[in-house]
Formats: sequence, C-alpha cells, structure tokens
Amino acid sequence: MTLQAGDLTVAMITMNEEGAVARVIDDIRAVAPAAEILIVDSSKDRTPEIAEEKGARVIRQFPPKGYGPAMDLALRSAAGRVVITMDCDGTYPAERIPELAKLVLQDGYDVVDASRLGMKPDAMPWANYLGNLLFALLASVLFGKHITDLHSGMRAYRKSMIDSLRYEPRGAALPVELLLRPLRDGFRLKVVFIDYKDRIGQSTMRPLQTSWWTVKRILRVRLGLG
Ligand SMILES: Nc1nc2c(ncn2[C@@H]2O[C@H](COP(=O)(O)OP(=O)(O)OP(=O)(O)O)[C@@H](O)[C@H]2O)c(=O)[nH]1
Ligand SMILES: [Mg+2]
Repeated sequence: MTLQAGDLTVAMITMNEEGAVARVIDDIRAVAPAAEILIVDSSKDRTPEIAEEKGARVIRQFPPKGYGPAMDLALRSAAGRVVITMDCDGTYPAERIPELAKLVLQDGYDVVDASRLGMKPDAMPWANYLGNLLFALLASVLFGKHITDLHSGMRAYRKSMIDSLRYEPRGAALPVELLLRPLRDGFRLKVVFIDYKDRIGQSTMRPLQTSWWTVKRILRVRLGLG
C-alpha cells in the first residue's frame, strides 16, 4: 500500500529538541514522503526554525502548557485520515510508520498501540519499566484486555475517532486516556511491539506526577467519571 496525500499526519510535540528534530523529520520523510508532518512547538531553542526548514507544519504554543495541551492541539489540528504520534527525540522507530498506518487504513483498526514493552528495553530505566508493568497489569485487569504499554508515545489513531473522543488534556499521562477510552467505548485496538532507543537530549518526564495521573486516568475512565 502506498500512502497518498491526505492519508496520514505524523504529529509530534516538541520542547527544546533541536538536537533531534532534523533527523526525526528525515527519518519520517524517508518512509512516508506524502505524509503531513505536524509539530506543536513550545521551544526556546531553534527547534521550530529547523522543523520549518525541513518542511514540517509548525504550530507554536508558547509559553509551554505541558504535554497534554500540546498533544491535544496536535491531534485536533492534524489533517490526515490517520494520525500517528511519536516523541521527537529519536526513541521511536519511524520505519514502522507505514505498517501502523496500514493497520488503520486497510485493516480497520481504530487505534494501534506501538508497545515498547515486549521485553525490558535497554533504553528504559528499571524503575520506569517496573512502574509501566504494574500500571499495565492494573489496566489489563480492569479493562479485560492484555495491555502492555499505557504510556507509549507512538500510536496510530483514526482521525474520525479522535474527533469524537472526549478526554481531559490537562495533567500528565494523557496517552493513558487516549488508549483506555477507545477500548472502553468499543473501538478496535491493535498492539504491535517496537524497539525503543536511547533518547537524544534531556527527558522532561516527571515520574511521580506521571504515576499519580496514570492511576487517576485509569480509574476515571473505568468508573465513567468525566
Ligand atoms: N510542545 C510541547 N512539547 C512538549 C512539552 N513537554 C514535553 N514535550 C515533548 O513531548 C515529547 C515527550 O516528552 P515527555 O513526555 O516529557 O517525555 P520525555 O522527555 O521524552 O521522556 P521519556 O520519553 O520518558 O524519556 C518530547 O518530544 C518533548 O519534547 C510541552 O510542554 N510542550
Ligand atoms: Mg521520549
């Protein structure tokens, strides 16, 4: 299957990723030349200039509002029939993009979760790995489906599904809700396993806040609150 214009948006949010952004965009272009590359940027460094030079569509969100509001704006602004999200830090395999897009466009899935947790990735610290396992176990029990990675930044979403989904963009761990709501509401979920590489640049993830919001989001969705 060849991806045509309008089929796919690769959406990323960026805060000070000038060391990674050029390479990530090149990697995406190499496998999906017709895709819209959309970046919601909250950087102080040259990330947005570099992204524009590389032909990405850049929406500025400054001062930064956090991961959730940036991702929400990116998802809402995407033009493609499928939206694939990735971190813009070199951790996720761009070469898997066509396969993820095809699972939605051809095979009828609404969400594809690119799970990092087939085995422990070398690039993930033990504390994060064990936390991820525990939360995935809790969600698997509560939602009756084997889930391995609630926090993956690499997903494919059917755009029409995202447009119909209500979620809380504020607070940490938004990817948890973007996975569990479709699952609860009967949309079709596919899990594929991916390799996860070392990050270029500094992480901004705050483990305690992320853990607290993860539990809150799991329970909120399960109990039908909000
Ligand atoms: N636009 C925007 N992007 C952000 C913001 N916070 C984080 N990001 C970007 O979101 C992506 C994921 O960031 P985080 O969830 O903080 O995770 P991380 O720093 O990559 O940490 P790990 O992946 O867990 O190592 C990265 O590409 C960041 O640059 C923000 O407030 N605004
Ligand atoms: Mg990352």
